[in-house]
Amino acid sequence: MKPPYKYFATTIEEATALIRSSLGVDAMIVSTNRVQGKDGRLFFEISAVPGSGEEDPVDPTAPDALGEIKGELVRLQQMMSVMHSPGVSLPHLLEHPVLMPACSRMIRQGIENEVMGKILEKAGVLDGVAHLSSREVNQRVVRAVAGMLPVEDPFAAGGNQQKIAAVVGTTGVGKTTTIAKMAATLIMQHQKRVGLISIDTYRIGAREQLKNYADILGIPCFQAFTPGDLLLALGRLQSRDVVLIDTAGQSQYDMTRLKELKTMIGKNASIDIHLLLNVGASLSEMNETVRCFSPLAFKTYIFTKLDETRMMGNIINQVVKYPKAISYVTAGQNVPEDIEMADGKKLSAMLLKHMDVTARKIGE
Ligand SMILES: Nc1nc2c(ncn2[C@@H]2O[C@H](COP(=O)(O)OP(=O)(O)OP(=O)(O)O)[C@@H](O)[C@H]2O)c(=O)[nH]1
Ligand SMILES: [Mg+2]
Repeated sequence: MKPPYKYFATTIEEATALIRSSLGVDAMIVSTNRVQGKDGRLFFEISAVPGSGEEDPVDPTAPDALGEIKGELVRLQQMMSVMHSPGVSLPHLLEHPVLMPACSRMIRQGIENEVMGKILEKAGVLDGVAHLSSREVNQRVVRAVAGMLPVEDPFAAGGNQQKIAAVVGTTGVGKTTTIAKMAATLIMQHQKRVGLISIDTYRIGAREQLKNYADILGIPCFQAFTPGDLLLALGRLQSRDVVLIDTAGQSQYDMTRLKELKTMIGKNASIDIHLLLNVGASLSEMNETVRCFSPLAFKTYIFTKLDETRMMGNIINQVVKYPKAISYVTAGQNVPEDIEMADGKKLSAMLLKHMDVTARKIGE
């Protein structure tokens, strides 16, 4: 028999093992087909050629054949990444192969299967996609994700009413740096009068870190040790448009300190609380942080350290699981540059970039 050789198996993994044992580890898959046996069972028919044998699998003078093989390989790679993600319905994807590029991208971004299902449903592509190209599916998915990421500007114009915002989160997530970035942006871009308060009484140097930023920006900065101090400091900053409160980083498991934090800021209805989450954290860590900080009734998420990860699916995973608006995202250590107001379209494009041209245009 001349190559390519045909192999039959019920799973791709089984087929791959079969091909490797018969043609060697360098074997190349040239096509895959889903076929139905006489008994009605579905199985894969896979054609492969030896990788380094004397037989050349491709006629180099036939560009069409090469393109076709490349296409098959890309399709197979996408299918493999879907298969390794538990819970994704492979039969559904095989039935609707136009969904594969979008699903593959979402999986590689760490978007959970359940969330992916919701996205596909919102995009209106879960079923009945026969008339759509995969590019159209991608565009719909990008739009759906954008619509599923609620955003909110915590300092949006609301008359002359003073805005008071506190940032909370685990140790080192970027609270103090984010406060400095927010303060600088509010002062420079929105001509706001800003004041700072530190209630981080745990870490030596915490107040100095905030005070240094305050001095550079030429704004007042107070330290508060007790709820009484905090009221006093707020009183002294009454004339400021915005007051930003920095808090001590703490383990989400330290219930005593979380209670203290609640006593300090959780009971004052005029303080809006924003929870910082490191995008690079695992989803279970994020969920745990959110669960522990939820008694503070925080208003928005601020996702930090976008620059430190290539997997940002947890943004949408988290928002779908525990819905809150996103106010800011930060992506770097530079003050004040590395902060942006959250924008659903941009975030969606960032998450799914390289998936289609429209997404890239929005993201840039
Ligand atoms: N790469 C990157 N680093 C960041 C970002 N935001 C903050 N950092 C860095 O993270 C480190 C901790 O930042 P802080 O602002 O001190 O964090 P914190 O939450 O106030 O820390 P504690 O007060 O100790 O809990 C610093 O080195 C920051 O420069 C970001 O968006 N990207
Ligand atoms: Mg800090």
